[in-house]
Amino acid sequence: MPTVTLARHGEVAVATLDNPPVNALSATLRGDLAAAVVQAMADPAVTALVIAARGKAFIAGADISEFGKPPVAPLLPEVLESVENAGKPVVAAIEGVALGGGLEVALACHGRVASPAAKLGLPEIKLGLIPGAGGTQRLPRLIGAAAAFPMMLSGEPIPAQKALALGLIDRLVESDAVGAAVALARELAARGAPAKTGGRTDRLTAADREAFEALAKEALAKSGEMPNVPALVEAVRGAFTLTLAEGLARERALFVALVADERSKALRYAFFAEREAAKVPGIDDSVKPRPIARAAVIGAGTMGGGIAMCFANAGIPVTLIETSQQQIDKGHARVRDTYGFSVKRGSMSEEARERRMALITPAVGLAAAAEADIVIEAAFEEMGVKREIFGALDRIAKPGAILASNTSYLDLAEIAAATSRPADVLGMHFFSPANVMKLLEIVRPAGVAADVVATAIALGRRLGKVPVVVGNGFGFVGNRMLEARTRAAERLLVAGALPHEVDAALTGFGFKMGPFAMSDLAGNDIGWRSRKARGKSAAVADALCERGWFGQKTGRGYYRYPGGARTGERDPEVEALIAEVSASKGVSRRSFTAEEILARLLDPMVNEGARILEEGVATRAGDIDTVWLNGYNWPAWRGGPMHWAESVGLDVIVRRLERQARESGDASLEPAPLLRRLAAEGKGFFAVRAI
Ligand code: 3H9
Repeated sequence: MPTVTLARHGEVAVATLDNPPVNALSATLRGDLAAAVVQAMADPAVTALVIAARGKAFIAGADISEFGKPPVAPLLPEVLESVENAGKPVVAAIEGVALGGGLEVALACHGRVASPAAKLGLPEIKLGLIPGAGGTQRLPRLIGAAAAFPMMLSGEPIPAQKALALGLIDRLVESDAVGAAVALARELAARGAPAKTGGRTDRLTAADREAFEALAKEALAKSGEMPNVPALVEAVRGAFTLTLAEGLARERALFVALVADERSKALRYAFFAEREAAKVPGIDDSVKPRPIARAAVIGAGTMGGGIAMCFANAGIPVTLIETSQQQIDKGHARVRDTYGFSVKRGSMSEEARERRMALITPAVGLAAAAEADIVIEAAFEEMGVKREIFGALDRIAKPGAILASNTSYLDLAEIAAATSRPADVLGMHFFSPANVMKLLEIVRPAGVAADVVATAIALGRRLGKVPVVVGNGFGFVGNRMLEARTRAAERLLVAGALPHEVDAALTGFGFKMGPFAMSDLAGNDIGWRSRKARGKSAAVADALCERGWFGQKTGRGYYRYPGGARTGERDPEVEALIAEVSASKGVSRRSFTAEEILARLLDPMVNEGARILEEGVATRAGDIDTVWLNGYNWPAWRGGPMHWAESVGLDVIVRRLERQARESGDASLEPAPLLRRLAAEGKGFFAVRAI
């Protein structure tokens, strides 16, 4: 089947791209498009060409799966040169998204028409790249670098309306974008030789250069680890200083170097891992999700309020339930205040806040959940409390309603057993702050119905989350691995490291915060309570809590926070206390390099990840990485813990764990059988599929 078909609208040819699911510019599509351009230009009866597309996307960009493989001709820049220099006008009819190479196709055209649903963007930056088919040259020439650069720097697409205002598209039409593009093509043909975007310089004024340089300076100061930001600046600057041909050549060279960079590879890996996580064994297209028109959230604490906001943001009415008027008033006010921050920042209008608040109905008592198609419980993290709520919901909720718990550790089967309808019960684990964090762990206890899981996945996507289906084991995927890291961090303190050294090693790796700064922020008492409930202990962490040093909220934790400071400073008393703990355990303290600290923090996480995979709690290693990238701020360019482990070498991790286990006498550090086996066989985690 050809991916491009040519048809005629009078004397205008229309090339329609059809490469499902998103018209990515694969080698075949590039070849077919190039051939269609040649054919249309060679036909004396054709005066102009329209490029249109079938399906939900105009073009989603280059085919990302081809990156890193030997390039196959024709390359996109060559195809686009043939479009720009076609001799007859070429007009893009953009319905749906025009992203990356897709927008670059449109930029090489001589005119652009879009429908209101169209979105236009250059998201290459999110893949560790820069536009590589003329985007850095043609977009500044079309709309000015001061407008073009932020689009490329953020990677966020803009709506058609904004594109019109910027001059990125020529016309915005309510319907029949193809018809309107044909009309524009005809007008351009009547005017004679088409004007090339690449030939323009009128937008590249001195004032535009100055504005661009200021934005570039700011971006470079914040670019951190990512080499693509300096590359983007250099490429865009070329629009001012180089000819089009030179600018395109420089852009290409920078792009090709970035494609080979490990950081971009990790980001591309994460893109596909996230999409693969949406494919769940036993849940195919034949399993239809249940309709969700109304939701209820039980518990209006920070978590419950945040979850209710997710529904309101997606336009789904939600009842927020508490046990008393006072509690619900407090929770409801907190939601209003949280939206208030966005209004203050200017990212949300007052009217949008009111629209969202109107979708949230505060209520007292579980009876208010009777009309909901899905109820999400976000009450106190205690089995007794959860079972009582689910027992009551069983009597109250309508037949077919989905009953979900936001528990972060507890056994969903035990919660489900408190109802007479366990097939309707599952976990939907949001991450704090729930209205911001993208991860949604969907916990699948053994007895849950397939359509309930399918509903949770579909709902998750509707809420703008990244859903990952996980098995029902203590802490599921994310928190179970986090606990392994927490134990490792405590072990490091006892062995000789100090909190700031451990935190610095992790921020040096790319995390925004280290484990101790994080714990101080969240409250050290949370872990303390959980340890006590499970009969566990952690000498240093427990000692801090016994002194009431719960973290930022008490002004002291692993660090001191004088005068309510948000960043902690070293606390000599804590450091002395840590030394005492080491002495009481007979440990002679020694110093650790940042590299050693990292290995000791991360290797046990990978080990736990291997166990999770072995037990089938995660379907595949990519799911584990998707959890860590979207719920725990694992640095995106490192691709997630399992991807990172492979880059280190599983054999190296096995040897390091063996040494740690030997030195500490802690059997939990012995390499998991799966990890050992894969290392011995020279295989990676990605050869494993648990289910
Ligand atoms: C680029 O263009 C470089 C150029 O400047 C230079 C070149 C020389 N390639 O997300 P979904 C697949 S860089 C290959 O679930 P949605 C995806 O894997 C590229 N595959 O749907 C999935 O497959 P499957 C710049 C792609 O409706 C299916 O399509 N472009 C690509 O939620 C559906 O995807 C981007 O970065 C691709 N480019 O969202 C855009 N895109 O079903 C990346 C999608 O087998 N794409 N697939 O799992 C997106 O942002 C979203 O996919 C999109 C649709 C908004 C298009």
